[in-house]
Amino acid sequence: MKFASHYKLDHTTTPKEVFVERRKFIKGAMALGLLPIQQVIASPHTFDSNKQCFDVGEQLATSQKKHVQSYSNYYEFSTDKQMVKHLAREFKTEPWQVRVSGLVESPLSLSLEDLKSFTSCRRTYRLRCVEGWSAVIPWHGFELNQLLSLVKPLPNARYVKFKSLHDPKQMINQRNNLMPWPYTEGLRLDEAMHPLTILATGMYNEALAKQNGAPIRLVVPWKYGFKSIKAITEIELVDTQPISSWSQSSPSEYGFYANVNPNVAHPRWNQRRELPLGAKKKIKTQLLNGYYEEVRDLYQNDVLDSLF
Ligand SMILES: Nc1nc2c(c(=O)[nH]1)N[C@H]1C(S)=C(S)[C@@H](COP(=O)(O)O)O[C@H]1N2
Ligand SMILES: [Mo]
Repeated sequence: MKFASHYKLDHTTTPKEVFVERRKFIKGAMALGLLPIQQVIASPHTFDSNKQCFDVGEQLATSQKKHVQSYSNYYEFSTDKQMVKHLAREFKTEPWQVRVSGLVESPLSLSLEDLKSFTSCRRTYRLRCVEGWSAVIPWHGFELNQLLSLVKPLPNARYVKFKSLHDPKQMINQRNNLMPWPYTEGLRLDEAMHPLTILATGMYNEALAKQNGAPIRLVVPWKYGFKSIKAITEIELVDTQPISSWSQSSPSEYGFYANVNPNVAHPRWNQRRELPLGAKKKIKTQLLNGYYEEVRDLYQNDVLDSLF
């Protein structure tokens, strides 16, 4: 079975084990709405959140860990999905700093230790790659809105821009001009504040594997997987729509919104179905990747019907 690929020359085969998809997502747990902006205080070390952080999606049958950890899109290391885990083996994830800056009242630089002070969540989410494969992954981490509330966005902040590490010494494929480095992504501020949007520090009850974006990566489950940027070092609040690496290198193929939509084809393939990692048969792709009820209100119809 061949997948379409972002990278036109890349063709790889899928693992063969059977995967069972049971759609048993408890909507009740998601009847949250936007959480109130909590009181913001100066130091993350004294961050004390009383808000509840729900475990969501546990009824979904998860993909096997071995599949999720051995089939990776991580172009900083390789366009060969099965090579990434080998090439990332020596990647240094400590020490690590995440800078949060731009249109905020209190810019911050957070260490991995600082990141532990946020209220943690477990979230089992579908991940749908724009290439036509998918997985169901049990993540843990924290809601991005906690971090954003802490730095206090200014009234003119409308978007959030994310950057991955730029280190061609370690990330050997950054020596190629395959796409603009560092890998850059963006969200509208309200998308970033949505309780489904998390920063993940682990999966399958373990720290994130390097190939999956250690030490910290974004997960936005209703958007195509390329929005869920790995190895984040910079988060910047801005007033104009950020240009992501993918839309810069291939503007006709990868939109800013990139909401999962089975009715909107990619220029080189349709998006109606997807092959879960490890499965033999494709399944139907769902509008907004199955998170329609939770996030539909974020969008006007024109945005919902387009990738851009
Ligand atoms: N920095 C960075 N983040 C990235 C990518 C990448 O190449 N570099 N690939 C994206 C794509 S295309 C997908 S589908 C997901 C895959 O996440 P996974 O390997 O953990 O399943 O990561 C996304 N995040
Ligand atoms: Mo992807």
